[in-house]
Amino acid sequence: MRPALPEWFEAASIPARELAKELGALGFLGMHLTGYGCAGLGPVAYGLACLEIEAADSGMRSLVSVQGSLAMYAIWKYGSDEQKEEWLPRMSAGEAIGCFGLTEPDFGSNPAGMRTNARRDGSSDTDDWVLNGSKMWITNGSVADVAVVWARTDDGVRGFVVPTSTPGFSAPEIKQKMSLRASVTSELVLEDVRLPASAMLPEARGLSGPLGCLNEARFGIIFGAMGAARDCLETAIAYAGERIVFDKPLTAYQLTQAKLADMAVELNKGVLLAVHLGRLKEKGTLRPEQVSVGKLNNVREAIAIARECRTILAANGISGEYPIMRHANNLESVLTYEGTSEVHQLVIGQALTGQSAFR
Ligand code: TGC
Ligand code: FAD
Repeated sequence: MRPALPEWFEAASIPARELAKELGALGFLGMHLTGYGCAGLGPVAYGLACLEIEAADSGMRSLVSVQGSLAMYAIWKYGSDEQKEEWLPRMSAGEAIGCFGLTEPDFGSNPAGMRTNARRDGSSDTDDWVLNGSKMWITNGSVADVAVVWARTDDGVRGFVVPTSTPGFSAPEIKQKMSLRASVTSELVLEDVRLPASAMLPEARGLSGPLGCLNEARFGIIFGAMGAARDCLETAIAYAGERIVFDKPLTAYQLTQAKLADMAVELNKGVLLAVHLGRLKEKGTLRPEQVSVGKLNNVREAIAIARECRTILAANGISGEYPIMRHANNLESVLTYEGTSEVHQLVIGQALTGQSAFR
């Protein structure tokens, strides 16, 4: 990916299908899931894969996270046997791409307010569902074969597996994105989308369904953000070793070494935090607020590292010839998606005080 990324980023266009097939062949899609052709590796292995992929670009890790931790995970965790058999083998191979529609134009941090709705066309459990509404900022949307869509029903929030070829479904791509340009981001429009009764995810009831998927994707980001930061730091160290200022390499100055040392400390703390959380996840004891600690800290520190590395490269720091500005720029999206930094502060605050300050 790495050599092609500057061009993909500038063009805001990626060969998503080819990438998905290649990532699938390497075992990265649904890597931490078992069965259905998935690699069945543990959380730390999956996290480290996210770290290496995000060292190339956050958009690449997004492709992997949304496929494996959101769309595939939702079907794997909450789906019927038929839904799993139909989608997971093709998705793990990268032959089918998935997306995950939770956010709406007016409801991002507060998905409980969602307006997208699903109603039964009749009164029996075997009657069709009809979906209406729209989702916004959906990664992989325009290239997806299947969308996991969360909608309000008379029975609370439920998830639906929507083949994107279903009449009434469309996914216009969002243009003029100034961040995460090497990633497809789309609106999902649902206009009287008719689905069979079997399209509903039977095991997901209420908001805990989608929020359970978010824990998985947020976990990958905890590692991934450190990959972007590491790539910035490695680039800055290499550059500073060769850049002569006032007759000496930049690395020979104490001010530069202080910057590099502080960044290395934060980078290594972040990786250790990620691995520690990964070990908790392996044991099955990782709590959502601990995921929030990891996501909040590691994305915030990754942005700080990217910005500091940019100062070391100075003018070259803003050039697309080096990856630093691209990472810094991508990380602005990473700070926002999968729960903004403020949402994670409030999750942690609630765990500390027992009081919810969301509303
Ligand atoms: P609240 O009343 O707290 O909870 C509702 C129900 O959900 C349960 N729950 C969780 N379950 C699993 N994991 C979690 N992390 C959970 N947090 C809460 C809770 O126990 C309750 O269950 P039940 O059975 O009692 O009904 O919900 P709230 O409405 O107050 O909202 C809480 C809040 C604000 C934390 C939540 O809504 C939130 O996380 N908001 C942020 C939304 C968000 O992160 N969206 C991300 C969309 S996907 C995306 O961005 C993909 S980016 C692409 C990429 O990953 O690369
Ligand atoms: P808002 O919720 O409108 O928040 C605006 C500001 O208010 C933020 O600073 C927020 O932190 C703050 N705020 C919110 N609530 C509170 C509060 N209670 N107290 C104090 N401050 C508060 N979503 C999906 O469902 N699927 C995807 O695949 C997906 N991919 C994405 C890809 C990209 C590139 C981006 C940028 C977003 C993506 N999202 C996706 C959406 C993302 O999850 C939302 O943008 C995010 O949850 C924030 O929602 P919002 O943008 O509507 O901000």
